Amino acid sequence: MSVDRRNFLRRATAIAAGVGVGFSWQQALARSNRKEYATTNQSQESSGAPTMVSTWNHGMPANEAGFESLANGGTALDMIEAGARIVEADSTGQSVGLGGLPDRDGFVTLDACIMDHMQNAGSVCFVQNVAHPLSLARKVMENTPHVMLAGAGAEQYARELNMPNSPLLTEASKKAWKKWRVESNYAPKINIENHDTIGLLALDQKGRLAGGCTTSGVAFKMHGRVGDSPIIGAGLYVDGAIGGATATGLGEAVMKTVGSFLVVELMRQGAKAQEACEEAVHRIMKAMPVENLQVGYLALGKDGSVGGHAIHSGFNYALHRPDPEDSNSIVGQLIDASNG
Ligand code: SD4
Repeated sequence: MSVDRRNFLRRATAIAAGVGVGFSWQQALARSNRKEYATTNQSQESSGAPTMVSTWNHGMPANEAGFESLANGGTALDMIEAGARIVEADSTGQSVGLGGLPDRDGFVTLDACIMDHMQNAGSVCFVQNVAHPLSLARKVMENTPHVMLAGAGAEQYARELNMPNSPLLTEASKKAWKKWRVESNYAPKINIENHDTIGLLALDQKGRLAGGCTTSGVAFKMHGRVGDSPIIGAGLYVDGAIGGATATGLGEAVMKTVGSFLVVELMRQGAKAQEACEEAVHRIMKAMPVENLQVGYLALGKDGSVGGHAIHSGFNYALHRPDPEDSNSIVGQLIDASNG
């Protein structure tokens, strides 16, 4: 496993600049204690270093945004939402939110979900023209009696919340779709170089875990196809007493093996985060041919342990934690979690 270590002193300085001289993110965390939301299970909380992990290169800016949110008084759930929104808004990424590649009929349809340490969950799937589907999923979790809203119903709820109608198909993605229509026959497979769903897991200073996942799904999928990313237990699962897991890659393989739930259950039975990800990958490899599909799992234990593993090479994730040598800075690493 190669580790590319990067420091984010500049970011820490920027955060400090935003809230006044002498600020440290730890002081902000102390202040944030007053904003703690109601919890029914105190045993799921502990003190420790906050940690955030997110899939792929865009996990780096996502985690930075997550820690910025934490520094401003946010919880683990806020870290997840802040991180997701950065990536959803980035039009250069073609697998999440704005700029996502469309389905085979030319529609950008999004899937997202979120889960907290108390097993609250919210999800939206097959949603169009919503710039921040993970925020919508959070609203489903917090404001409705349901877990999942789909398609037109989810869009209707977004309008009720005054979320703007946001066309998400960029010129670049439209061009890629037109090229694909000329050159390809549809096949639900993922090129191992092209899968950038963001799955995020965060642990805050109180030991509260949260997770999220947001994607435009497999490029050029059938209209109406929903992947693993909004399915609680498949693309994401969090148990506040154990840990969380998220998946990226071909959703069909993840759904058939209920991958993220499996990772967390293996951790419950004593597996380390890394071992659990490896076993979940092996379950897929035992169950189906994998030459043409990629799946990667990322896990974060309640104790702050981290694991990641994938079927093929190329899977990486970002890991951010406070720098043990400088309480004003966050250290970010991009970790290669390829099986190879
Ligand atoms: C899906 N799991 O829709 C998503 C795609 C993905 O990185 O993860 N891409 O199947």
